[in-house]
Amino acid sequence: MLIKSSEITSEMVFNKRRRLIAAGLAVLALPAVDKGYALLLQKQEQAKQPFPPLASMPELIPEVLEPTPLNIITNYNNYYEFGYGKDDPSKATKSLITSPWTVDIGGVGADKPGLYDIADIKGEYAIENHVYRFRCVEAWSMVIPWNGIKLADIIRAAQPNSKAKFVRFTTLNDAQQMPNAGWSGGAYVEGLTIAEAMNPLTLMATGIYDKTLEQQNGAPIRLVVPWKYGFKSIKSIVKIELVEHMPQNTWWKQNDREYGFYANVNPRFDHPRWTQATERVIGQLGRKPTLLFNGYGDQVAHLYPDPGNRLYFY
Ligand SMILES: Nc1nc2c(c(=O)[nH]1)N[C@H]1C(S)=C(S)[C@@H](COP(=O)(O)O)O[C@H]1N2
Ligand SMILES: [Mo]
Repeated sequence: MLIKSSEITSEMVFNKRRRLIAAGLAVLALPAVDKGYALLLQKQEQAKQPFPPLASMPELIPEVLEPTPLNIITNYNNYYEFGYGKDDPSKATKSLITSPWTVDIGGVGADKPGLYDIADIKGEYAIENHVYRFRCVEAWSMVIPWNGIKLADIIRAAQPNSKAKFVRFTTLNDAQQMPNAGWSGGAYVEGLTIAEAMNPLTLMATGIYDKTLEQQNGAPIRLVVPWKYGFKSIKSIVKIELVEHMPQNTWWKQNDREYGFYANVNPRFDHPRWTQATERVIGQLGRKPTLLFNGYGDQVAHLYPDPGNRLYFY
């Protein structure tokens, strides 16, 4: 490790032994492509236990969201390809060239794949404004006024067929431009179910506060899934694939005991090493209660018919 242990953020601490045992015992006999999926199904069975009872759940009061100041949004970041410190990305990302930039949209589930220039993507679709809560799995939060395109619009243009069950996203992986490229053993990868991807809350962000996205926030285009922990919101995307099988995302691959595929925000399901019941609001004093689905349950709870299943919440 090149970094001091005091500098390693919590998501960086792995439980390797547990991972090796699980991977070794359970799925040796399975073909490589389906390994992750089989592991997940196995865990799904293990996960079907009720949540511990809570004395009281925080009440959902209609809340006027107060956006976090831009200088905080652009200076407190997680973008490990540029270093593990919260202030590394704002210092290091200017080496990332974001124009020209192409996004490769394809996969077995796309009848109309294509290589698209970012300028054409931005010109083709309506840019919408959405002020969303943003909740990192490390239990801090912000409120971010995004500008972006509905992912659903981009997917529809690729003409999804019956094989499009999941969407797999990949970040640029370029050692020339990213000082810590490949930190996870390859490119950063994320995934959604096709229903999650088509939900109108799911954005491909191109700006914040009506300004072009800065590199540290994932320029020129990044995913935003506001009801899930922040690691799902993958930055600087170069590839979008419509696929048949559940893709294994980077944090699930890093540490499957602590991070999985769904990663929906749930204050009643703690991280193995800290509580998820409250969050530290960056730029403010104190903590506030964390909301189920980060406050977006009305729009997304129907996607998860078995709300007692822990599988959905890490
Ligand atoms: N490619 C890539 N995307 C990433 C990350 C990363 O390290 N690399 N970090 C994730 C995590 S853990 C969080 S909390 C958010 C942070 O987004 P922000 O820095 O714009 O607030 O980006 C996510 N997307
Ligand atoms: Mo995060």
